[in-house]
Amino acid sequence: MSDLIKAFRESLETLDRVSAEALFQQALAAQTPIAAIESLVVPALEQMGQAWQEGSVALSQVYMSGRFCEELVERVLPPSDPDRKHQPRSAIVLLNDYHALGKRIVYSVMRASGFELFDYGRMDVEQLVERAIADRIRVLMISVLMLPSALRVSEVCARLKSRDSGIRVLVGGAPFLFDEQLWREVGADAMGHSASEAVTIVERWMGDMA
Ligand code: B12
Repeated sequence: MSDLIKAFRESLETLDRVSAEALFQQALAAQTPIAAIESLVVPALEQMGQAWQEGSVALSQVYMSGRFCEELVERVLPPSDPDRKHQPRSAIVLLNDYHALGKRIVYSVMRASGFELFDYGRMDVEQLVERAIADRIRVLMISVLMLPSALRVSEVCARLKSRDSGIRVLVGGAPFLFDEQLWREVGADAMGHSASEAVTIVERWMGDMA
């Protein structure tokens, strides 16, 4: 798989869409769409982010790769599962950030696993708290990729608690991957490393929320 990731990353860096598409198809032939995304697309983009930090790739390359991967992912993720689950009432949001890909993947994986959930798109703290309470949400999933956005999750949690909402908050995204204690510090109820972990955690919560 590491050879495939390397080749995929090279085709993204050189904006060779044909080759990137072919390599993605190769990964899809061997595994489910979700597994292909998490084992090929996610690590390739992470490596490019690292390379950008070290100065060996340009932000434009990272941006074009992100956009192209979004298209690839959009095409293969199933929109829904016929055996849809209805509990608990859930929503997913991108807080303040513009890094939409992680949220998009988590949303699709949740739906593909049978969950119905609101997609709030991108919101700020105030909008999010009001909307979640108005919608009587039980599980709120927050995706962020920037540290300042992650720190604002603490405002969301504090406001939800002060309104006695009983909403459980599940967070994910790069800052929580970099610092394993951050989710506790911002007052979230859990953190997921991947889209598939989101499903496992919500399923676990379903037992005690029924
Ligand atoms: C691609 C990318 C971009 C693209 C975004 C394209 C898009 N449409 O999303 C572009 C080029 C636009 C971009 C812009 C910027 N970026 Co950027 N970007 C990245 C990069 C390389 C990859 C992100 C990505 O899409 N990964 C693939 C997705 C699928 O992975 P993911 O989001 O982590 O999601 C997975 C898990 O985290 C989890 N997950 C995600 N959300 C949730 C939610 C829940 C509830 C759960 C359970 C799980 C979960 O499941 C997902 C699937 O497995 C990261 C590097 C990195 N290490 O993450 C930097 C990174 C996030 N960017 C960074 C920065 C600084 C920026 C800019 C400020 C750069 C600039 N100077 O302009 C801007 C800011 C944009 C903004 N205001 O939001 C920094 C943030 C650093 C920090 N500490 O805050 C990073 C970490 C790079 C770095 N190492 O410095 N970026």
